[in-house]
Amino acid sequence: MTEIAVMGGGALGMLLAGKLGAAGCDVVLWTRSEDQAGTINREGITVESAASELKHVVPVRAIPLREVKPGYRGNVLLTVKQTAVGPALLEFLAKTLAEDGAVTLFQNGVGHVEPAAAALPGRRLLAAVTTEGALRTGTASVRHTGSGQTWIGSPSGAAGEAAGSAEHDETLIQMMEQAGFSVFMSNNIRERMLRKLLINAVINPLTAIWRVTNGELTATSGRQAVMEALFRETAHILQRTGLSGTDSSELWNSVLAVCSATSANRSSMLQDVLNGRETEIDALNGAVCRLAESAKIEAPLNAALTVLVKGIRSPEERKV
Ligand code: KPL
Repeated sequence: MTEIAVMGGGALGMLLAGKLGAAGCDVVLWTRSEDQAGTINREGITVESAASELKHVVPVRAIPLREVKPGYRGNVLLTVKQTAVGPALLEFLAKTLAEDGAVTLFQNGVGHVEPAAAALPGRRLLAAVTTEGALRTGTASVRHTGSGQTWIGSPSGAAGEAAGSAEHDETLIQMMEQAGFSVFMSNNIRERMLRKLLINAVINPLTAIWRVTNGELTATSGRQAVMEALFRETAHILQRTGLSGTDSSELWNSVLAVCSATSANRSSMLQDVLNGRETEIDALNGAVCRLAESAKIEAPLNAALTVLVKGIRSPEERKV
């Protein structure tokens, strides 16, 4: 059985590793911090279920990144933030992944696939779009705040030219299904990524600035009006730069559906802001601005929100 390595000990990383481990899959978690790896090796990952308040402690093997050996032949599920997918991380993956290894990118936004493909020639490269809701509740604990769906596909559209592609793809899908995730293979993952970008570019910055849950965004007509204006601007830009869905009301309904399905969730950007962490604003609304520029379209709301979210200071700074 092919091993899976989840890289990134944040909410999504712990959710995937915990649930895959609970289902008996061969999974290892690669963490940036040695402390986190130590805690998980001693205590396992606690996966809390939002609905039933059940807690499941799962023994999971964790390895700090600096102890990961080169020549890895499994599938790496990369769950770190998009902002972390820079040259250093790609160099690490290039050194670590064997020629027949695979990597699946779980990042939000667009713009990270191309540098990853360039840095990892010959390896099976997949992109994943997920609507699973997860909240990190401690160093070794995560709450599954909402069950979603996950689409996985080759961003180049190629069925699988790299060594062992079909085996990697099938194993991943099987293991994720075994772990209870609802997962589908997509032959148009780029479209899925753009749709998710639209959802994130509307929900994330507004929830972060107003400090409200996803459901509270639609609770007042004032907020919903701002949300709708941001949606219109963003949908127009994405439709002009690759999103094939031209039915704007269907797209708007998909944004509303996510707000309602994840109504009690704090968006990942709100979680980042509340914890004083760097946000993904550049990978979301910043990316929308870059796409707009390439198509010579104005993006005033996306530009303003990018600046506003960047201006939010961490809780520590605010005390000064
Ligand atoms: O993906 C999300 C995020 O928070 O980043 C949504 C879909 C908005 C759910 O919270």
